[in-house]
Amino acid sequence: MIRILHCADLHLEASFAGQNLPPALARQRRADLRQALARIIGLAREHRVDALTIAGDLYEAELATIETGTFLAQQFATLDPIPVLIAPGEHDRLDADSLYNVVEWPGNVHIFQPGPLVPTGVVPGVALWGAAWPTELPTGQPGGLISAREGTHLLLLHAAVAAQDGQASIRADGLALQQCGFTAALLGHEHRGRVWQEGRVQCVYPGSAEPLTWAEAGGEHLAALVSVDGGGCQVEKIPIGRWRYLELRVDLSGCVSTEEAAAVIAGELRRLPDPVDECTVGRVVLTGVRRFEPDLPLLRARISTHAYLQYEVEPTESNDSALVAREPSVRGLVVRRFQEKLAAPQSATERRTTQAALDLALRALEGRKVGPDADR
Ligand SMILES: [Mn+2]
Repeated sequence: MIRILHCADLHLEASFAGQNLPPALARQRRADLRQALARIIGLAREHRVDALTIAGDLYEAELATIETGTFLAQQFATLDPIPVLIAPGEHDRLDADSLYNVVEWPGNVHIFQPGPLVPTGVVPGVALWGAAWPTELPTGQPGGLISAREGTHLLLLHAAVAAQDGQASIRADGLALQQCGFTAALLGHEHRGRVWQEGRVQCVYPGSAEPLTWAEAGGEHLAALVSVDGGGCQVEKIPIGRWRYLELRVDLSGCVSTEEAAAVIAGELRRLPDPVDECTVGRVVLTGVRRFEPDLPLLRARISTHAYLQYEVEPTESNDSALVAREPSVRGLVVRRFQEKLAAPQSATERRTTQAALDLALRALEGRKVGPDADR
C-alpha cells in the first residue's frame, strides 16, 4: 500500500484585499497560510507518506518574492527523502521567471512542466501523471493514454471539472475522468474541498488550505490522505484550515438603544455552536425595524470578542412611529394603541415583544408577508 498526502490552493502571499481587513490582520492571515503549509508538512512526516502532492496555486505569483520561494524550498527540504510533487496552477503559473524556475529546489521536489500529461515513477509502484496548468490534455479517446499500461495510475492536476453528458470531464472536449483508467484524480482549483467517486475514479479537491474569501465560508479545507492498495483507493479527510468566515444576522426589532443591541448580539454570539475566536472573520448584519440609530463604535466597544467583526446595518423602511402616530389612518391608530402599551411599566422582554408585535402589524398593514417564516 502507498500513501500520499494531497493538498492544493495554499495561495501563499494572498493579499486578502477587498475584504476590509485591517492591514495587521491581513498580515496575520498571510503568516497563517505559511503555518497551514507547515502543518501539512508535519502531517506528511507524521503519517510517513510515500509522497506529498500539490495541485497548483501554491503561491500567488504577483505577490510572491524570492523569499517566498526560499521558505517553500526550506519546508520541502525538511521532508527529504519524501518526494514532493507539484503540478503548478494558474496563480503560480510556471513560466520563465516563475519561482519554480528561479529558486533552487531540494532534490526531493519534482515540478511538472507545461505540456502533455507525463508519468513519473517518483512514487514506487505508482505512475503519477501530471502537467503544469494550462495542460495539453490528450485528444481523442483519453482511455488510450494509459490503457495498455500495467499498474496503478494517478492523476495530479490543477483543473476545473465540469459535468458533461452526466460524466465529470476536465475540459469541454474530453478527458472524461471515468474513461482514463486512473485510480484517483488528485486535483486543485476548487477552493471548497470535496471528495467524490466518478465511476471507478476517486476524485479529490482538497480545497484551499484556509478559506480565503467569504465565498469559501461553508466549504471544507483539507489535506487528503490518499491510500492506494491493489487498484483500490481510500481518502481520509484531514481538516487543515483554522480560520472561518461567519455571517450572523441579528434581529434588533424592539431594541431601544445601542447598549441593548450589544447585549442581544453578544447573546447570539455566545449561543453559536463553534467558538467565535481570534481566527474568526465575522459579518454581523443588523436587521429588523429599529427604534434607534445604532452607534457602531459604541457597539464595537461593548461587545467583547477576540474575533474580527464587521457590522452592517441592513436598511429598513422609514419607521418613525412618532410621525406615523399622527396619521389619520388605521396605521396611525395601531401605532397610537401600541405606544400607550409601550408607555406602561413593563419588563425589557415584554417591551421587546410589544415592539416586535408593532413592527409585524406595520408590515402586515403594508401588505407584506408576516409570520414565523416570512422573509425578514
Ligand atoms: Mn486557487
